[in-house]
Amino acid sequence: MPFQDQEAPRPQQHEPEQQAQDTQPSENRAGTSAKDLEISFRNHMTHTVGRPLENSSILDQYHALAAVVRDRMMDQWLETIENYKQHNVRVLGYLSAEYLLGPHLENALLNLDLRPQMEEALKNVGLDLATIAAEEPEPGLGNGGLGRLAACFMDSLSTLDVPVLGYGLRYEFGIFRQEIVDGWQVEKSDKWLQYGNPWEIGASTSYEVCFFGHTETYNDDQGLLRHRWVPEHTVKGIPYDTPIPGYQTRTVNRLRLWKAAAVDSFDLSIFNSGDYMGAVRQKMESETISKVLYPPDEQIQGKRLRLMQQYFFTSCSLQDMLRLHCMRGEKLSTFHEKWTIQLNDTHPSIGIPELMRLLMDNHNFSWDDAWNVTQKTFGYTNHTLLPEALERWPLDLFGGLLPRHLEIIYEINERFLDDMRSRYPNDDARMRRMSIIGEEGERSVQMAKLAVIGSKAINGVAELHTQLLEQDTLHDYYETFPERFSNKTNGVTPRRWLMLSNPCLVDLINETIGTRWHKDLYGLRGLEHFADDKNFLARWRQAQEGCKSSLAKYISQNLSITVDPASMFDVHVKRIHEYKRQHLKALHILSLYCQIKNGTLKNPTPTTYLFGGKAAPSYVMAKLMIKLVCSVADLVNNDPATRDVMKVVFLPNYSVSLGQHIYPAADLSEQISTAGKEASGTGCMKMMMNGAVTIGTLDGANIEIRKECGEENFFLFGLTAPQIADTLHAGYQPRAYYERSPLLKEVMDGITSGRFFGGNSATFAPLVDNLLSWDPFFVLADFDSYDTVHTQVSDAYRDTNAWGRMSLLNTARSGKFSSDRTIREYCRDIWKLPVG
Ligand code: 26W
Repeated sequence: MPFQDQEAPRPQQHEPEQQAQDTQPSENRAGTSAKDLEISFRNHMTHTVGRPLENSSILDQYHALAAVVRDRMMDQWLETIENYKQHNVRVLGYLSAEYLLGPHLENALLNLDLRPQMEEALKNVGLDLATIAAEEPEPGLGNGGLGRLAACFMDSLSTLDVPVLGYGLRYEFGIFRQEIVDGWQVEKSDKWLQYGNPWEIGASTSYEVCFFGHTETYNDDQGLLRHRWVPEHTVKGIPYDTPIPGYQTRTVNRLRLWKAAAVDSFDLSIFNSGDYMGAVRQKMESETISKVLYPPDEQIQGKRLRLMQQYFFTSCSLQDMLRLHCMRGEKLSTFHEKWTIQLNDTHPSIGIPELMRLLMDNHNFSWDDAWNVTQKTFGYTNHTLLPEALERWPLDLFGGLLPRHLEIIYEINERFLDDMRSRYPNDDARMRRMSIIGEEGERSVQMAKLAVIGSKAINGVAELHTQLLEQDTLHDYYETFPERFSNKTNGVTPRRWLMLSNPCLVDLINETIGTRWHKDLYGLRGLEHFADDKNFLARWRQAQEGCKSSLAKYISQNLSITVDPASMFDVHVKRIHEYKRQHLKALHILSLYCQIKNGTLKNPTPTTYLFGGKAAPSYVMAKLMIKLVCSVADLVNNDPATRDVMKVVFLPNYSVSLGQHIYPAADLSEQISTAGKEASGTGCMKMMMNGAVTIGTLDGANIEIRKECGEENFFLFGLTAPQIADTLHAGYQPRAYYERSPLLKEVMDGITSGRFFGGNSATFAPLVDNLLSWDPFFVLADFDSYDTVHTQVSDAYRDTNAWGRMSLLNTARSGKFSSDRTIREYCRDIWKLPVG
């Protein structure tokens, strides 16, 4: 191998054919040595990318590298499928309208344990892994928490060797790219597929999905009354499969995302009639179904295309599972024994009447037999209590698009209410509350109620959230079948969110307590022994400062703002929403600004306030909150009195890869939602794992984080959910809080008077008016408590050892928040699936 003895490997100036035969002995496409990987990389540059290495772009190198890594997954991928077939396993079908996967390359290298060899292979050809990895476009097929949770779950399911088929939509355009122009969010389309996607494999099967039309009845050859749907419009569903490798296991599961296409993409007759656009209209219309992800998070839009998206991917997925079931020689009447399907919120809940339709209309099942299979197949996870996020479809829209499904829903509802009437005689109010058909205002199909009635199991995503579901939102159903309800507190994958994001800290942890924690995060408890070890705490802090410096470098390079890595990094990153209260934090920073300016706050703890998050494009108040944060940044960052002790930065285009950069650098994790509003939160878990200390309310998973890390290692403030309910009940007067809090008064008046933002003040009038007159998320009520506790935080941060101890204990006690623990619970209690 002439190649061996060269010093610094640099791409050789060989003629291609010359290069091929002498440098490339037979390639072992599954080989994992640095040599194997180097040869494969060279071959893929030539045979897959088709460009000589020496004048290849980083994007070319990325595509070649992705091909090399994908090769190493293919054997395991086919093996996994074969293994499932051999053992005729029970399989989970995970239906989610969103998957916020994040970049694949480095995660795959971690899970396949190939990183060191790949780094060496690339060094041998004079290239750098991190530089190439940064070229990967992020598949942003999700909005926020729900989508990312689905991605963490897929990683844990593979790592725990659980047979799963993830199903979703292959949006051509994912979540928009966010730019901040003069403090305002501007949305840009996300062309993540413009250079193709090396991580997906188009599969040959496809399914037809129907829309519109009418239904009719007929008598079948046994004289039985049958229903059939006569649709008006049909589209084709084409699957694209993405391999999901587990960590340190040979399991590679499949994520199947559907693309919509026209049944016949070109109508020659229309073309010959000269209507060229008409000839491709069907193609255009059909493809719009999987064109773009709906960006509103936790706000229903009631758009028909959204329902078409939901029905499209759900129908394709169910048809696929029924086909796979029959291919294994199984009878459809046993479908629920071999398949368990989880509904990731109500977005795929149309799947319940769809399975009924497929079994009855296409496979002649009786109603009862179909219902028996259906009800025993589905599980439903609720992710939000916000009334405006609970999906309900106007009857005319729903019936026009899916006439047969509305018929089936009416019958599900009738049969259910008949049953309820026998249980609760003469309780019409309860019947109205429990009916799937909402009568208030416009009559509608309430998807959460359909999901509950059609599922064997219902769960919330954190203890408080599940309690509120059982005591409040779904109380009537909980009272009727409590055994179906359970809590499954969320979790996050420690592979991407600790091992991949924070290699420095992980090296220190491995060196200190070994690597057992890699497969069981509770193993991190071993770190508790070092809580009072000053040397260890110094090394712990050092590792964190490394992360803070690299984020500071990113901020100066991309935003030309200088932040001090020695300052406290106070991080508030998540979707922008009033209940997440980014405006509470902005108002508090303004009050600190006032106190420094008027000298009441003499020696503030130098702090860098880092914000990030996207607002739904139609959510005006959320966009105003971004403008407020950016205006506060301009004010304090440029004021000589404050700029050396306070820096405010809004990081544009918050995403999975940016999160991987931010979480390891966080000292303080802001989880300040109004108690009772954040179902769980998962960013809180990622920051805890990386040693951030949380300031938060008793909301969602914060409560369990505080329980795990110890009250003394958590900064609690604010009203509790019951106190919020009582205050609301008693009649909440936000203006009263303004009147009696000098700090708050100075800040609110400073906004309206123009003291802070000069001519821009009018801009914020809607926000100030909303807070003073209504304040639905109790920002003013919690302000003083927040200020008090934040002062404690600033003081605590000055004692580096005490803070280091709190930071270490948060990581040490974050074991519960691994998505491996969450998945184990789902497998045990709901899916009845063995864990590897
Ligand atoms: C119909 C529009 C719509 C779109 C998305 C309604 C609701 C949603 C999602 C349910 C919103 C969401 O992402 N919820 C978040 O889910 C996370 C995972 O369980 C939780 O950790 C967050 O608390 C919750 O806000």
